[in-house]
Amino acid sequence: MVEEPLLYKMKKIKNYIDGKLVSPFENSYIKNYEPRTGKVYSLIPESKNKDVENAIKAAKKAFVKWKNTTKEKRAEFLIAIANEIEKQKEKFIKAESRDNGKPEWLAAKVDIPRASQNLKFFASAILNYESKFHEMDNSAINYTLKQPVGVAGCISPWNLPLYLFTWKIAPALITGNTVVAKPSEITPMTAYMFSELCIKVGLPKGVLNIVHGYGEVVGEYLTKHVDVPIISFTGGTETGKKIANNTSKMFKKVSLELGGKNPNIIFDDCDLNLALDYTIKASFTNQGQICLCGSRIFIQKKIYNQFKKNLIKKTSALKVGDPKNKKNFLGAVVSKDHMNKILEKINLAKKEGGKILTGGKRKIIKGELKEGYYIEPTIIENLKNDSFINQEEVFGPVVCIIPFENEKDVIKLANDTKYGLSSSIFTKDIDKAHRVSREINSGIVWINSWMIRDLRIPFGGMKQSGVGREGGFKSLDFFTETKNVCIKIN
Ligand code: TXE
Repeated sequence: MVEEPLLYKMKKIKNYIDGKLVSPFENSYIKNYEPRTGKVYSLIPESKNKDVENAIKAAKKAFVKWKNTTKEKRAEFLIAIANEIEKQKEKFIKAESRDNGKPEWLAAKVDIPRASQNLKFFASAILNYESKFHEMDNSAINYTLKQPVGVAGCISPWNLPLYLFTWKIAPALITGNTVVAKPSEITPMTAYMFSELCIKVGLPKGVLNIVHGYGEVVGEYLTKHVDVPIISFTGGTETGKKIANNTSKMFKKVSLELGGKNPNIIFDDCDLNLALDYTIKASFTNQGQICLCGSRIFIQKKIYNQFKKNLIKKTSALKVGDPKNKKNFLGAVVSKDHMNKILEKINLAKKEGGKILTGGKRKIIKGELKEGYYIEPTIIENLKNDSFINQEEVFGPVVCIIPFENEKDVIKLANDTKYGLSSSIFTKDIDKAHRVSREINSGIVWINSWMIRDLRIPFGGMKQSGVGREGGFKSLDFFTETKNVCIKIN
C-alpha cells in the first residue's frame, strides 16, 4: 500500500466546469487504484452538490448560444477533439489500461479508436439527419423540428470508460444540448484527459462539464435536478432502478442501458471452430466485463462433450496477467471490491452444486503485480438455468455451460431470465437462425458472431436490461425534442 503522506504528491484529477479545470469545492479526494498492481496512483475529486450545481449553471448558460451554433460548427469541435485523441492515442491507451486493468492491446484495438470514431460518427450523422414533412392533400402541410432538449446528464460506467463516455456526450452535444457528464469514479482518468482536449480545441465554456465523484452524490444530484431534463445512463440494473425512480417524478427523458445475462447458443450443426472462437471472445474479452458478454453457454446435447472439452482446453490456455504484456488475453478486473464480488459468486455457484471445470480462483502474480486483481477464466457446469449464477450478472470472467435438447427447449431457457440485452446463435441452418432470432427476447441478436458493432444500429435491451434505444439516428432522436409545425393552406 502507498504511505499516506505520498498521497499528497500524487496527480490530482480536476473537474472541468465552465471551461476551466477546477478542484472540488471541499477539496476532498477519493483514492484511485491501479488494478494492475492494486496500488493507489492518483486522486479523484470527491465532488459535492455545490460542484454539480456550478456545472449545471454553466451548462444552462452555455445552452443559449450552443443551441444556435450551426451543426457544421458543432461538428468541427467534435472532429477536432477526435483528431487530438488520435494524435495522442498512445497516451490514451496506456491511461485507459492503467485505470481499468484491461490489456493495453484491447484499449488499442477497441476503446480508444472507438472513442474517436464515436465523435466523428455523430459529427457526420447530424449532417445526414433529415427532417420529416407531411402534406395533407391541399389543406395543410406539416414539418417536424428536432430541437435540443437542454442540459443533458450523461452518466457512464467503468468497463469501457472513454468508449461509453463519448457514445453519450457526442450525440448530446451535436444535437445542440449542453452536457454535465459524470464518469465512473472507478475509472476517471481518460475523461479527465478528454477535458484537457476540450480546452485545447477551444470548445466554448460550459458546453461540456465533467464532474467527478461518487454516483450516490454527483449522479443522484444530477438525476434529481430540475434543470437537467434528460438523462442517459449506462451501468448496473440496480442503479438504473434508482435513476428511473428519481427521474419519473419529473417525467425526464431517460435512456437506460443496463445489465445482461446473455445466452450463447451452440447448435450441433454449427461450424464448431467458429463457435468456439467466438465463445471464448464473448466469455472473456475485457475480463468478462462487457454488458454484451455471453455468460450462459447453451450447447446442444449431441456435441456437448466435444465442445466442452475444446472449450476447457482453449480457456485454460488463455494467459492472464500484466495488462502491458500483449500475450495476456486477460488483464486485471477493475477493482478489489469487484474482484471479491466475482469470487463470492463463484463460491455461491459451488455451494449450489456447480462443478468448476477450469479456473475458479484469484490469480496471484509474483513481484510488482502481487496485489493486482487477477481472476482465472472460469467455466462452471452442472447448474440449472434457474440457479443464482445463471440469473444474476457476474460481470467477470465466469461462464456456465448448460446442455439442451432442441430448438424449442433452448428458446425457453434463453428467455428465462429477467434480462434481455443480447444473444448469439451458432448454426449453419439459416432458417433456424432466423426462427430463433425472432423468438429470443433480446435487443440484439448475433448469428455466427459476437459484438460486431455498426454505429448506425439501434442498441439497447428488453426487460431489465434497459429502457430505450441509442445508436445512430436513435441517439439523435433521443437527445432531441420532436415538435410538429402545421401550416394551413387557404
Ligand atoms: O455500477 P454503477 P457498479 C453492472 C455489473 C456490475 C454492477 C454494479 O453487473 O457488477 O453493474 O457495478 C453512477 N445515481 N454494470 O456499481 O453503480 C456511478 O458513479 C446516479 C453493467 O460499479 O451502476 C457510475 O458513474 N448515478 C454495466 C455509473 O453510475 C449513479 C457497466 C455506473 O455505476 C448512482 C457497469 C446513483 N444513485 C456495471 N450510483 C453495463 N451495462 O455495461 C452510481 N452511479
